[in-house]
Amino acid sequence: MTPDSFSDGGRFAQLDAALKQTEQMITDGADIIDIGGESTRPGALEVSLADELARVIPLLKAIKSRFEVVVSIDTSKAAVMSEALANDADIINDVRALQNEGCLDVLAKTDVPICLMHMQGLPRTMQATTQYNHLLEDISGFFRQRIAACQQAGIKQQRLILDPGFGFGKTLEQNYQLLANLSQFKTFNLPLLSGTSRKSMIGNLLERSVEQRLAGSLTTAIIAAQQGANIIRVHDVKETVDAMKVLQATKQYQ
Ligand code: 9MG
Repeated sequence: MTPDSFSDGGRFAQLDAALKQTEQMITDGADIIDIGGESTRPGALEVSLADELARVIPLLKAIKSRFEVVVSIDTSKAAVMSEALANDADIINDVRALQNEGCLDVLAKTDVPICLMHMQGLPRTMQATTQYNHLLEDISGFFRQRIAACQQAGIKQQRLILDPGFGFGKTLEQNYQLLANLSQFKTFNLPLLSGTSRKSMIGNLLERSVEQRLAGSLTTAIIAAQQGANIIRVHDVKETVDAMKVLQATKQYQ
């Protein structure tokens, strides 16, 4: 629900467009709809609490009143998490892995699943902070630290989903190194989420604009699933569901 996601004007038009897109995604086979009010693209600025609430909560209510679908809320603000949970949000997806003030406390009072994503830096500056000692070990260390923080706050480990954060403070090479080794994070025994869809790691490699990244996005989705990803975050739902069905049909004989 950020202005760059639905560029056709006012809030009602945005809500209507988002509901139509939700319906289409459900028809195409999406199990989870992830909605957010703050862009996490490289260079994006943070939005105020009031703006984020006004973007997310009406859409959450509208989806919940119309569809039987799991809704994930993409936010890093404790107050948005709290309001979303009061309106039946099913999952919290935090690209800052509950590091902002109050988030751990809000979520300790509930039992919804939580996606902890790794990001080096912040969206505004993250592509300038791509230095790691050892990419995979540093991300694993981050996961260990965030899992421990959750447990200390009273959040059970089995509620957590881990996401290495493709494109969040990683170079092109680092993103592909991560994709090739995603299965290493299975040692945490937690579900893995992978989000590569239409990202620069595809656009920059193939020199394709955002609208021309379908083949690249599908390929990364298939690789991620083969590496053990349990949730694939995508824009092109129908095509990705088809690809996953083909993969599944093959996997039963492996
Ligand atoms: C909100 N958002 C954008 N990209 C994402 C990704 O790769 N993972 C998660 N968890 N959220 C994302």
